[in-house]
Amino acid sequence: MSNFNENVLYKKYMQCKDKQYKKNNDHKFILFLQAISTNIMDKKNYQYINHINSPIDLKEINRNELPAVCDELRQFIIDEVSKNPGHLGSNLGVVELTVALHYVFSTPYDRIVWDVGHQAYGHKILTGRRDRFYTNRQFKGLCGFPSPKESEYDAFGTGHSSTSISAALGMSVASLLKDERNRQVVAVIGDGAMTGGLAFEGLNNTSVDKNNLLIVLNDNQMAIDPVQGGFTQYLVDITTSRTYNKIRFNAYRILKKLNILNDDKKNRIIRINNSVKATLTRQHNIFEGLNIRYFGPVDGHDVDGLVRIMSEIKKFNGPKVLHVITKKGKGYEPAEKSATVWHAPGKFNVETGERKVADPNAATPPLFQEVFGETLLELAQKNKKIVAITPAMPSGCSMTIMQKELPSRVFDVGIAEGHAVTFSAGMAKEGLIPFCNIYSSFMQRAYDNLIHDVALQELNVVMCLDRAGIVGADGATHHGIFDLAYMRCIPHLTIAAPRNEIELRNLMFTAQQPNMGPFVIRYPRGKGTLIDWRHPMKAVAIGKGECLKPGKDLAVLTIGTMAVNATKAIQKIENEQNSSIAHYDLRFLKPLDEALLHEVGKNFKQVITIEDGVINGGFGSAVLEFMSDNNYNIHLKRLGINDTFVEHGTPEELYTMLGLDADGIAKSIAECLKDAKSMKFEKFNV
Ligand SMILES: Cc1ncc(C[n+]2csc(CCOP(=O)(O)OP(=O)(O)O)c2C)c(N)n1
Repeated sequence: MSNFNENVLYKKYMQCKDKQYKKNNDHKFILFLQAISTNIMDKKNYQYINHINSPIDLKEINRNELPAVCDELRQFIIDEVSKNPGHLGSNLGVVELTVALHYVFSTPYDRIVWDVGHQAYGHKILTGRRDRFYTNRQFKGLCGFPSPKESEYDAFGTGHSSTSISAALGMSVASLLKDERNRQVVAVIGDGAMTGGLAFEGLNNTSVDKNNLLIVLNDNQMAIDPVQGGFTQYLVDITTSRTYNKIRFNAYRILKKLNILNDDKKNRIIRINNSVKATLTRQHNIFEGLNIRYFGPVDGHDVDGLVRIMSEIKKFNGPKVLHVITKKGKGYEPAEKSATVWHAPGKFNVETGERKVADPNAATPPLFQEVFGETLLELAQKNKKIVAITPAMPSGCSMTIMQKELPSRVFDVGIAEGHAVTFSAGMAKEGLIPFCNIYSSFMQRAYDNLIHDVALQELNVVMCLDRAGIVGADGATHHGIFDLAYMRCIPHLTIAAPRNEIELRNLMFTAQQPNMGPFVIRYPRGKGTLIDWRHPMKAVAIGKGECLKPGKDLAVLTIGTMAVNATKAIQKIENEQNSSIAHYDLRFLKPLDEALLHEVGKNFKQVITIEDGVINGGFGSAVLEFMSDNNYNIHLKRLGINDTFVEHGTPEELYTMLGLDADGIAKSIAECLKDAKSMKFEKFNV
């Protein structure tokens, strides 16, 4: 493709993106142009993967050529992710595993359940989505995680960690019940995801119910940050115990040669075999202790070896674990060297390994997570009672800032949100002040822990919910849009949402004061709005909102950072038409600022509430209930997310789609003002 054409197409793409196609929502066309303009259609001459349109094509390739297929698949992933950002390290680490699984098993009849699913790019590329892969994680494009709606090869939808064993076990048990005995079900789970309690619950159940499950344990000693906890060390121990593994392999081979490892005798023999091995080596294998046959550890980058062992073990009935050792970022040096950074590196130059990051010296507002991280350290340095807890996201939430300075007071508990909350509750019971930081959508995992272990006991745990609201390209599994609705009904909670960085600091300062009880602070992903934000902190009055702007014709009520778009929308409307609009920031969802709401109820017929969460049961519902309970007869429009899951895209695209960008809000305000002119409202105040 000539440069001239590229330039023309790129210009056209930019025009379309900005103007009419954005309005028409013709995103497929936009994505097509984008593909051309970024040179993606100028395909590399891949000898193998350009011809693999389904796993059937893969199976036709000679086994000795599989390493070449892996090389191409790896290169394809690197090229694509360098231009269109996504997860890199985890995908490079499972290239051989992915090829081997699709070579040995007959998908989609056989099921592969990818835990978390951030490592399923190779799987997507081999299962008919190669030509669309340039749309990965983009609005209307492929989902960055397995999605059964997208492909029958995506056996189960994932995004949150540690579900694969339970889901795959359910499928395996269902297959036996339905008499589909030849169906193989495979759960692929990382050592990070194995730290989640749900994975252990699944294992426990796997050991008793009749099933044919294969669990592939992808052990790379990393989550996003290094994996924490005893289980990792345990995996190192069973991996490195040569005597143990030698005895186990030999015993397995002999039993198989003698043909006495049949189904009837298998369990008994395996148990005796396990006890002998354990006694001889003083090394116990947790899987075998649970009566789950253990194979490995094997080299996860030896595709031929993987094909060989998987072909063997798929003949065995009953549950089994295949332990594979892989390297996160395998095959791309920068990613191998620095796994945390290259988990999801953003755009980068493939040749130089240089990441395209914003200039750190530029005067731009900070990320909310950085404000959290720096403020936490500042508070902890003054208040010795403060401790910090994260379920495996120290870098993601910037708790690493405190970890560096005060390591003994920071606890990374593994991918274990429920445990993180109850562990925090235990610390609070002993008089400490835990700041437990969990991404809003992952907090869903810890709902009962919050109710039963924190709220009911009125413990002073500060729950900081990062990534609240729309998160962007990670999509439906990751948007933090339910928290306001699901927390509002819990007694004893204080629930707050800062509208900017200074407020986040002030709320954190307030929450660590004595006897505050359970305190939730939710804030969004990405940058704030203030360059000058390191102001001295001051306490915020609990349950107090603020009038940001007076007005007469209509009141806009916001919570959190939705105030920013609302402010722009109000300015736009007031510039365009002769109207006067009031803006209130409630700041607290609980307790509500009743005085402020009475003022609104008494003075306005038209009210709009705006939240970056689900409408059902959220902030707007709280205001509506208040107005109804207090007999205010007003017309109240709730803006937020309707009863639906929101797909992936940039936050800007998604806010536009949801009518929550400045233009969308302005449109709603204009409609309400128009309605007000044509309708009569009775107002009877109490
Ligand atoms: C419930 C939940 N908590 C946190 C996360 C964020 N997260 C995404 S990937 C990941 C690490 C997973 O580690 P591992 O399973 O070892 O896979 P690897 O990335 O090492 O391949 C984490 C913590 C998540 N997806 N789900």
